[in-house]
Amino acid sequence: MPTASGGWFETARFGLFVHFGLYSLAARHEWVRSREAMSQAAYDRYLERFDPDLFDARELARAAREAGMRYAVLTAKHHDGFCLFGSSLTDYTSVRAAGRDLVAEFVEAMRAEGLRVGLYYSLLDWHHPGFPVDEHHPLRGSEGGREAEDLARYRSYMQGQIRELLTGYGQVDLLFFDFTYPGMGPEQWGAKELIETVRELQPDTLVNDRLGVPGDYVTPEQYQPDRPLERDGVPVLWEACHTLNGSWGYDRDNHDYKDPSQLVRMLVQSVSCGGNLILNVGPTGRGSLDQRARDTLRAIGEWSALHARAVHGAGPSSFRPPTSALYTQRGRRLYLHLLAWPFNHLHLPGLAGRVRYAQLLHDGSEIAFHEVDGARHEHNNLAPPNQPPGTLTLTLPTSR
Ligand code: FUL
Repeated sequence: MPTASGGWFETARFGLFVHFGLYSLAARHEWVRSREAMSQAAYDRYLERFDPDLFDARELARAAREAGMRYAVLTAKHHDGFCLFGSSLTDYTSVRAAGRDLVAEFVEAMRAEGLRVGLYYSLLDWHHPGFPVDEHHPLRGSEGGREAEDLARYRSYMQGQIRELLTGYGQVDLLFFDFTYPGMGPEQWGAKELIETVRELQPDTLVNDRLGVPGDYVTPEQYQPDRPLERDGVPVLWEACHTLNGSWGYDRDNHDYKDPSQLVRMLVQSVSCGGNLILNVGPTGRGSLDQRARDTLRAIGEWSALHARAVHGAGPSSFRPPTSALYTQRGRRLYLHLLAWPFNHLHLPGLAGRVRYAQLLHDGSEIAFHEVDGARHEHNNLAPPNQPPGTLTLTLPTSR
């Protein structure tokens, strides 16, 4: 298994996750079919009404780029088994239901905006007859109405679909398989064969670790690491994946949205710990972003427009930040992100003799500094700029 050496993924730092599918019409969480133990016939009401007339991949791509994101990942297939791409292996697709290959539209639009493209592919499949009726399955506890499980058949279905995705859409930069749980792991998925297929067809595609075997990157979910992540003592590539409001699929009546300033802090924290942040949006049943998602991306974009250089291509620093602050570093530029404004006096231990010049990042204005007892002091009366967090750039004399 190659441990990816970073490359575009490590430089990009910030991505968009898009969960869209039949569950978007239910508008109450992407697990709705399982949570409400719906039969396939009951769930089919969303298939019958699937009409993504407002799904505009170019608009999504623009929104992502303007938010400062450098890659985007779409649910090609989620746990309900519905495919957003044309597959010769099933009719349960957006092509059949609405005449649209949304994966094709997505990939093309992201590339046109210069974003890297990833596809999410669920290992669970509540539509495929070969998939076992386990504790997550909507039909758990119900009798009959289903062919006997045939995992070998399901494995070859997955193989075939991964082949379709990696041969029909040009370069796919990343695959996000999801997920492994007790009783369903690498052996059941045919993880080894799946990864071999990926390597054969697109050797540069990064694969996550949710097949139950070590992949190229790890995906802590709704969790913010506070230090670089390691596996067996070796640093790994990682992305923290987060929802806007606790649901990945569109959840109309859930108004518990994270604040943009909190999301910016989470992004900075990921970068300061050598990882990425992938932030999710769940388009509505018609395929567009609702106002709350738009507003959030726009607010993050205002921050990114002025602070992106402290994120893209930046990583952790070996300097220790003062309390309520984080460092990211890119070559000779050390970025000090102040999480609590305002301040007029800041003590930066360990930087004595190391700083050549200091300035605010958002407007380039110079910051006065002096050394006291061998420590570095920034000394200014700074009014808080209206962006979270405030960021200072310190230019160091040598590279890290
Ligand atoms: C989880 C899934 O069950 C969620 O629905 C979502 O797709 C998240 C990213 O991964 O494991």
